[in-house]
Amino acid sequence: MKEILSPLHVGQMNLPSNEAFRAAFEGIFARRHYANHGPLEQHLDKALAEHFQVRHAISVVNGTVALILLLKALDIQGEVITPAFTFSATAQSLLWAGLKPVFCDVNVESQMLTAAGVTKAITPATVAILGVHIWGRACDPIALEELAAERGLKLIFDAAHATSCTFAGRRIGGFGDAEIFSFHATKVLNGAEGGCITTNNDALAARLRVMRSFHDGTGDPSGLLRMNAKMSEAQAAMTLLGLDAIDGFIAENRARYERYRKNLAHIPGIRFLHHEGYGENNYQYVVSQIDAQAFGLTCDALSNALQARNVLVRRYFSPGLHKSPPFSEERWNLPVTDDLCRSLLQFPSGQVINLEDVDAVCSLVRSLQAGTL
Ligand code: T4K
Repeated sequence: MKEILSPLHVGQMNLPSNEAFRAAFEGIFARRHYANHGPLEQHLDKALAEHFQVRHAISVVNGTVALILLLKALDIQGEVITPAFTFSATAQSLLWAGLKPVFCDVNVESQMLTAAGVTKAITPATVAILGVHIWGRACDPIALEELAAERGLKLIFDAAHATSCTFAGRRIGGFGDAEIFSFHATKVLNGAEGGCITTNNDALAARLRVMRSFHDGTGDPSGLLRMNAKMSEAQAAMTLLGLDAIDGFIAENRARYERYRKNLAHIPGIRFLHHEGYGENNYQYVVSQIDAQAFGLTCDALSNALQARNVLVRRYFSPGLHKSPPFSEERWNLPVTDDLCRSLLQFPSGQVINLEDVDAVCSLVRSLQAGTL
């Protein structure tokens, strides 16, 4: 078995070609316009709206700020129903916006909120639903739209994982009142930090454009709360370069994902999540579920054994937000979330992991399962 000599990471960044990068940055240096709504930022907002098939995309510095800004722009107060099976930014943003997260358990198969589950969690204090498109799979958007309309609730989605993903033939980005994306280094679209809010609501988009900056040039008289959330030209350049290259990144991601799935298809107790029935995926996350009894090792033990051999698998989103401060001060009963946190393992992927690396990781997993190491 081939020894893995250097660490293999989850989520190592996707990069454009050096030539494209140099040309974009030479342009910024030549213009000496680095911030405050330069030409690249303006171009990016149009390109993102086109990509996500929405009327408006408002680029901002990162996905967390996108969420906080959106929540403030919605001007709501009270409880927001959201999953605990997500990255901490989802629920922390609610706290930053002065809202109370109410965790709702997720569906065992989709690993996301469902309209049926959310219905049970609604109280008189509920003002909104914040769904998360985990692993780029769509979070029951049509049923949640119906429920939100029926109950008079705002509906927004954390689509940090879902750039270029679709549902029912539509790009994720246009569901609910608005959606947010992340262009962090670990995402399929890497803007050297970045994010955006997408919406088809003209009035909400206009508020967001004022609120994201002190420099929108409109002399807005509304007195809306404002912050410096706008992208720099460097971030806009990186995001535009990533958008140009994204189809290639997704094709490479898919090849790695399918290689993992094929290599380990007959190993008992490990299965890779599929995306059939959820629309097109970007394959940025190679997520496996471990059945400890059938595999012969717990997910924890497998994770430790792989990490010790340079395969830096990750346990997203263990132990779940409900068991992490500050949310753990309250008691939550979320058995499906607990089970997912115990059993899911993400494997190395991204541009720097080649198919031979995938083969080496899979052969290690086979040996660990067979107990021959
Ligand atoms: N909502 C959801 C559902 C999210 O998943 C996230 C972010 C957000 C909202 C908020 O969006 P942003 O505000 O971040 O735009 C990472 C990312 O930092 C975070 O963006 C991401 N989710 C989360 C799922 O993953 P960590 O704590 O795992 O990061 P870290 O530093 O351990 O990096 C993970 C791996 O990525 C490393 O093993 C190596 C690789 N990496 C990382 C960085 C930063 C690179 O290769 N290059 C890099 O520059 O959170």
